[in-house]
Amino acid sequence: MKINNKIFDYIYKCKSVAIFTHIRPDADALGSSCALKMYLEKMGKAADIYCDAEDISLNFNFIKYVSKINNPQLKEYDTAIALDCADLTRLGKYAPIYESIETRLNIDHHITNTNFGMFNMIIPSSSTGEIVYTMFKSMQLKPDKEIATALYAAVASDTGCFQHSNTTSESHKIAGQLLRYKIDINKANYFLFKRRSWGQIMLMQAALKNLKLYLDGKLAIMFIRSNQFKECDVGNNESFGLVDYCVNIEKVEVGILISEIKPNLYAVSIRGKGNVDCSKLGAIFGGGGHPNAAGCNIFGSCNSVIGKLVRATKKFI
Ligand SMILES: [Mn+2]
Repeated sequence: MKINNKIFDYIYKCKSVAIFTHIRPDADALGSSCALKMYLEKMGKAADIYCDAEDISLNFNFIKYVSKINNPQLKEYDTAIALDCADLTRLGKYAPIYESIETRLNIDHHITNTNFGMFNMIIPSSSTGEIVYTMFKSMQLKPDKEIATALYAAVASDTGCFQHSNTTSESHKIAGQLLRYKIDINKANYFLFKRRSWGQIMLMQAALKNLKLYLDGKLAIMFIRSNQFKECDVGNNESFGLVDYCVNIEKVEVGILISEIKPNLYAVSIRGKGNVDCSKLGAIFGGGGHPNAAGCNIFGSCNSVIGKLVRATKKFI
């Protein structure tokens, strides 16, 4: 991975940093942001993290500083750094704060990134965590156990625990280097991939009843209504993993989970295991992502949203 040297000047120069990551944060968003804060503190700098999310899953609390997100200690910032955000809208309600800061950096791995920063470092790689790790390694700064845990979470999460096709020898190499810092790998993987509340299991039971096949069994769609989230006492950001049940079905090429997050507003997760480019499918509805994993938001009734998705997917299958 080639790091643009210019970023080092910005990192050396900054003193008070606001780190921004994306709405509905995943472990790459949270892990890379928390790792960046820890690295900056090692260098004697101060940083706050902003993430437009009402309740960040407790599953991520094994990452140091996740519980300190949106709890700013600084009054002003000389530098803003967006991590893992493909465009400015991904910063949600914090976008105006980002834009108000004099020096604005944008570090990301999404090739669809709109280069919204003053300085943009977009490196195609499996995760933003890999970029953060390589950037500080190039500056001869070593992680510690907490940083390594945060970065491992980032890399493991975005590669689907090294199972997605975006996994490279680089991802494995970096994870291998991080393991030298005595990460509790059992704990990290339990919290990242396995831990479920009773409510999440009940939600899964409800969601599986709302699973149907379309397009000769090549498309599977599952939906969760907002009252089902409420009945199971599960936040609408805690349905992760369920979309895998859709895409894992044999013959299915595209699996979609539709979660009603507000009346008539659906968050759509798209996963693929065939030749369909999910990011193009998501882009039809103003979203985006990667070839095998993408997302978007769609307004409408549940049935109309399903209809739109079936018609759109049909063009790709
Ligand atoms: Mn990412």
